[in-house]
Amino acid sequence: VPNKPSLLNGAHLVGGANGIDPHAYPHFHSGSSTPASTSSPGPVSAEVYFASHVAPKSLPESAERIRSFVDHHMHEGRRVVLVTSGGTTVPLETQTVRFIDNFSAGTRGATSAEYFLEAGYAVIFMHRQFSLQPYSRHYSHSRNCFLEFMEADESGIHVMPSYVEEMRTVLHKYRETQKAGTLLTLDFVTVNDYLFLLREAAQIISKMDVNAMYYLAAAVSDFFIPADKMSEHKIQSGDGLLNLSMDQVPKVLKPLVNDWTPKAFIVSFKLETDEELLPLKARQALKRYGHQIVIGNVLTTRKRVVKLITNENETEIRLTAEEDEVEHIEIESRIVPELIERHSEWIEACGTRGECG
Ligand code: 9Z3
Repeated sequence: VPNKPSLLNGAHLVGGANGIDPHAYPHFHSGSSTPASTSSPGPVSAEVYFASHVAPKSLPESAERIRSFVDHHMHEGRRVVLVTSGGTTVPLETQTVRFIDNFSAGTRGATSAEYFLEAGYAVIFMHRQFSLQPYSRHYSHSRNCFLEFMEADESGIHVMPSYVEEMRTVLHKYRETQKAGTLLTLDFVTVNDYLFLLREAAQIISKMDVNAMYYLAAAVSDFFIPADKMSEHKIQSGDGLLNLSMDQVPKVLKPLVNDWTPKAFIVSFKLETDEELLPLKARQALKRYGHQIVIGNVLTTRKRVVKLITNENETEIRLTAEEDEVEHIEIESRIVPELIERHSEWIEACGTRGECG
C-alpha cells in the first residue's frame, strides 16, 4: 500500500533551505519539489534488510508467547491462523516526531479474526497498536463510543435495553474465546516492527509443524527510509521544501513462502484504487511469490466485493445492496468460511505435495 503523507505538514514536509545537510541525510534533498521517484533500483533483499536493521526490543518476549501459544493449541489439535491487521508506519526520524501512515483501521483483520475464532481456529492476531481488535471493535472509537450504549439511574449504570441482545452475543463470544485461550494478540507500529515480527512468528510456527494459515490483511508500507539514512533528530523546518526520497520495502512474501514457512497455506491481500489494475496485479503477486491465494480488493468497495484468486480459478464474493445496507452482513463472514474450506482441502492434499506425516 503506497503511503499517504497524511500526518505530515501538507503534501511535503516543510524544509528546503532549512539547514539540512544533504550529505548528512542523503534521503532528504532540498530544491524543487518532485514526486517521490519510483525509478530507483528495486528493493533490497529481505536478507540485506534484516542484517541492516534492528529488531524491536519486544521481539524475544513475543517469540516466547507465540511458541507457548502454538505448542498448546497444536496439542489440542487446533489449526492456527496468523492474521495481520492495520497499517504500518514509516518514521522520518530516529527520534520520531513525524511519520507516514496509511488509512487502514484494521476492520478486515479484526472482523476476520472473530470468524476464525468462531470456527475453532487458534488466532495469532498481529495488529497495529490501537487499531481495531476482535470483539471490542463493535464498541470502539471508530464505530461508536461505548458510552453511547450506556445509561445511568440510581441503581447503577446499565447497557441500554435496545443494545442488550447484541452486546450479550458479543460478550458471550468474547468470554468463550478468553476461556479457550484461543486468541493471542501482538502489536506493531512501524513497518520495521512488522517485518521482524512476521519473520519471527513464521519461523517459529514453521518449526512446530502445525497446520497454519497466514491471512495477511495488514496494509503494509511499500516505501521507507532505511535506518542508516534517517535523520537522528527532528527535521528542522525552514521556508523551502523538503523532498523525501524513500527506498522500497523488501517483498517479504517471497522468503515467507520459500524459506520461513514453506508448508503453510498463505493468503495475501492486494489493494488497488484502480479497479482495472487489480486482476493483473493480483495475478502477478500469485506468480511472483508462489503462494496459495491472493484476495483482491478495491479501496472504495472493499467492504462489499472481493475476489479470491488462485492459479486455478477466480471467485468473486459480493454482497448485494440489501445484504450490505439493510442486513449489515459482514463480507468477512463469507470470506473466512470459504478459506477454511480451502485450507481443509490443502491439508487433505498434503500427500500430493509429499508433506504428510
Ligand atoms: C488489504 O487489502 C485489506 O483488505 C485492507 C483492509 C487494508 C484494504 P481495513 O483495515 O482495510 O479494513 O480498513 N490489505 C493488504 C494490503 C497490502 O498491503 N498488500 C500488499 C500489497 O498490495 C501485499 S501483502 O502489495
